This record gives sequence, structure tokens and C-alpha cells, in this order.
Amino acid sequence: VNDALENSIPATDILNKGLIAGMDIVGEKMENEDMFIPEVLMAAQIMGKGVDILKPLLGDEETSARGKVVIGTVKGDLHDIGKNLVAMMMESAGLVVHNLGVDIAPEEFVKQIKEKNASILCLSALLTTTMPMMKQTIDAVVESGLRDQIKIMVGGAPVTQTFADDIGADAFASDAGSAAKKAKTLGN
Ligand code: B1M
Repeated sequence: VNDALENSIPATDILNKGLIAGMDIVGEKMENEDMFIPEVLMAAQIMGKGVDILKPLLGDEETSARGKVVIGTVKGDLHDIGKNLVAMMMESAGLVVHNLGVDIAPEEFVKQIKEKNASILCLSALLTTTMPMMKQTIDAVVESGLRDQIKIMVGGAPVTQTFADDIGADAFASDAGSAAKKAKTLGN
């Protein structure tokens, strides 16, 4: 990453054409059993370090908050690289972001929405087996009586617009950039 920056390659290209494209190859190798969990974890940690270097260089800094976001990866799911990118892009877009982490239970999301007085809830899932947890989280928000005061966005590699509609989410985004753009309109 540092070499690429020294060679004046734009930060977004380093992220999209370097780190994310590289992680796609890791995914293919994982699927074909050419790479195993420890190697994938190492790739993920290295990607995290690369993203840390790029973080200050991505997106336009804006000072005014455009909404309060609570974001997390749903219960049972430990993937956080994409969710962290979404959180980072939202921060860069001027939103206040509370990043809860991974493996977050529905009741914890509800608690945090109340505590942080959030206007947008963002749920990430990378596994087909944890996608139903998004619906359970939305159900918990409805049961808590908070549904009217919060917009809900869902995303993650296996998530689609159709799935988002089916589970009653307000928005879906396929990548971090469009997630940040949509959050700005949802927050207003
Ligand atoms: Co896992 N894993 N993994 N993994 N892993 C996938 C997701 C998988 C597709 C690999 C494969 O088989 N090809 C597969 C899922 C299959 C499926 O469900 N259909 C898989 C599996 C099976 C597993 C385990 C079950 C493996 C096992 O133990 N046998 C296990 C599950 C653990 C668990 O969660 N309970 C597991 C574990 C892991 C590691 C821990 C080793 C590691 C995660 C480390 C970490 O995140 N800190 C890992 C990794 C790294 C991957 C791959 C290789 C890369 C994921 C990633 O970070 N991509 C992944 C294969 C792949 O995706 N190519 C794979 C880069 C990231 C920038 O993209 O996360 O898609 P992504 O985020 C994007 C968008 O999706 C979107 O924006 C982001 C940026 O543009 N987005 C949102 C994400 N969240 C959003 C929210 C939004 C909007 C947009 O709104 C709220």
C-alpha cells in the first residue's frame, strides 16, 4: 500500500483494484481449498492494516453529522472487513457511526439504538446461514416499538435487494460507497 501511494496511485484504486480484488482471489482459493482458515485470517489481518493506512485518504471529510448510525455484523457471523469499510465510508460522508463489531445479537442492536439515539441501523452478513438473523434483528426492532423512528439498511456479499425487501429493510447497498451515499439520504 505504501509503495502504491508513493507511486501516486489513488487510494480508491489501491482499495478496489488492489485490496478488494486480492481478497476476491483469496475467496476463490478458499472455496477451492487451495487456502485454509489460518491463511485467510492472515490475509484479512493484512487487509485491515492496509485499510488503516488508506482510511484518512478515502472520501471527503465533512464536519456536519448527517445521521447517527449503529452498525454491526449479525449474530453468528464473524466477518468484519466489509462492514468496517462501510462504517469508514459513512464516517467520511459525515455520519456519526457507532461500530458495534461482530456477532451482535438482536437485543444488543435494540439496546444500542436506544442508548445512541440512532437514526439508521446497518446490518451486515457474509454467510447465507446468518442472513435469517437480519430478519430476526428487524423483528426485534419492531417488537421494541422503535421501528418507526429508525431506517434499516442491510448488506453483505450474499444479500440482495429482493432479500432486503422480503425482510422489511428500508435499504440495501452492494458496496461501501453506495452504502454511504444511501445512508446520507436515509439520515435526512
Ligand atoms: Co469466510 N466465508 N468463513 N472468513 N470469508 C466467505 C464469506 C465465503 C464466501 C468463502 C467461500 O467459501 N468462498 C464463505 C461463505 C459461503 C456462504 O455462506 N455462501 C465463507 C465461509 C464458509 C466461512 C466459514 C464458515 C469457514 C469455516 O469455518 N469453515 C467461517 C465462518 C465464521 C463465522 O462467521 N461464524 C469463515 C471465516 C472467515 C475468517 C474468520 C477466516 C475470515 C474473516 C475475517 C474477518 O472478517 N475479520 C473470512 C474471510 C476473510 C472470507 C472471505 C475470503 C473474504 C470476506 C471479505 O472480507 N471480503 C470471503 C470470500 C469472499 O467474499 N471473497 C469468505 C472483502 C470485503 C471488502 O468484502 O465483506 O463482501 P465484503 O463487503 C463488501 C460488500 O459485501 C458490502 O460492502 C463491502 C465493501 O464494498 N457490504 C455491505 C458488507 N456489509 C455491508 C453492509 C451494508 C451495505 C454493504 O449495509 C448495512
